[in-house]
Amino acid sequence: MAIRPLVILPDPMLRKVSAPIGDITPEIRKLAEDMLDTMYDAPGIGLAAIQIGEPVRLVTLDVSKKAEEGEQQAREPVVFINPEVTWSSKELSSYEEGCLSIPEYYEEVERPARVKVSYRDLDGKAQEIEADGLLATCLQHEIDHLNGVLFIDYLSRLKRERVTKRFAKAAKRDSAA
Ligand code: K1U
Ligand code: ZN
Repeated sequence: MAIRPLVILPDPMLRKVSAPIGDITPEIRKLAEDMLDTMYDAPGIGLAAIQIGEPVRLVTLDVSKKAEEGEQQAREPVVFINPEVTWSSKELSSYEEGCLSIPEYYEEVERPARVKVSYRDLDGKAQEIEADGLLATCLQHEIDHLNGVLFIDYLSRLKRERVTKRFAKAAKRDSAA
């Protein structure tokens, strides 16, 4: 079990575009394990590899009820390799999003209500899912991370600048301490 430190706003790493994964090597399997450990420990319901400083297109998710309640039982972890949105609905839905890289900051974000996502699983098998609700929101949030996009990018410039400044100040304070 390895819990890795999270990359926090305004670290420029969060703006990197992550590279596609080729072969599913033991290193990729270990990275997926570390991501799940880190995600459950945070706790969170999703994580992109870039959030622990690894710029590759790997996402972990668990939006099961138990995971939301922070319980150990009945976990439903899913690993997405090279996930891609192949279709999104015209209908939108709004959800109060959070981000482990922007701790304790939540805002409503509007996104397509339903998406189809293609990806490979850890066995290298091609998969496609159709998602709605929290799963659709979370998948879009994590795929955005792979492209250097954060949920604050969907907010007004005023809100985005305010939160970025707040985290920049905190980072400066922490580095001086
Ligand atoms: O990518 C991340 O930073 C993880 C993020 C995922 C996410 C949450 C909500 C909407 C969209 C994407 C989180 O997991 S934030 C933490 C969180 O939402 C949560 C934590 C514990 C229990 C339930 C939810
Ligand atoms: Zn996030």
